[in-house]
Amino acid sequence: VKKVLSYLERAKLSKNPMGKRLFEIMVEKESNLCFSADVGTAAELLEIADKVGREICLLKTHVDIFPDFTPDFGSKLRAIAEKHNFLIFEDRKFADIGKTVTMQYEGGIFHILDWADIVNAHIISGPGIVDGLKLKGLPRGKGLLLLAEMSSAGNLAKGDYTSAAVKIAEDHSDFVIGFISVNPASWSGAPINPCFIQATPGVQMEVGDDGFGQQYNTPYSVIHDRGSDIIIVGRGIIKAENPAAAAREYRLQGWNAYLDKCK
Ligand code: BMP
Repeated sequence: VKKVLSYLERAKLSKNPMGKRLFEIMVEKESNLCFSADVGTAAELLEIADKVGREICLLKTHVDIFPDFTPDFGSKLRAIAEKHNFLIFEDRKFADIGKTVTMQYEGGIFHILDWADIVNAHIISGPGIVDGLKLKGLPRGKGLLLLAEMSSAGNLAKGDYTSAAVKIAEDHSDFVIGFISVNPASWSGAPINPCFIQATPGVQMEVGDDGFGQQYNTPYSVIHDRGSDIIIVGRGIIKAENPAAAAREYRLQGWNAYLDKCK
């Protein structure tokens, strides 16, 4: 039987300070829950972040959905993240050539580099995208997740594409902290280096879909059966009557699935 390394053991293997920090926060807070804060306004995001903050290791944003974005958004969210000890992940899904993403990461209206601890990227454009993001992110102590799989029906990130993401991550393990994935336990080839963290969207308490191609699995199946480390939950928390209570329940289910796996 293959031994499952604990998050703490894996923190020591991480070659990137942000990846190491994420594993450590997970242990400190007994949380492998990432909250996907896809609410309608920046004001609502800051409010709900403070409510669920104690339950989460990571908060995921889509900053480009907010009609009320202002330049102080980043510092306000950072203050809440420090209060509750969670990291901030902007789900920007960079996809362009290396040179272009350096500008998109740092510039524009959002200045993502100034406030996001972690960003993610598709590998459709090849490894140059990682070189570009790393140029800006590494000196600032940031980390990158690569999209190795997606949760939506009919997506094309599978097989050789997923293997290519793993190869690129291995070649850049000083900056790449892990993957967005759905079922890393099913990946073929050599075992994935345990320094990489697996984060999985498409999680709700019941298996199902959202009518737009999103496919949901339960916290237990994602962590215990599919070999992931972090559950990413959006509407399962946002649409709940009491988001803080729902976040707590997701945290407990995710954490118990992890403890079960380590037995
Ligand atoms: P929800 O739990 O409400 O379905 O939200 C899922 C979140 O994860 C969304 O913010 C979506 O953009 C993101 N996501 C996803 O659903 N599937 C992927 O493959 C990658 C994602 O980033």
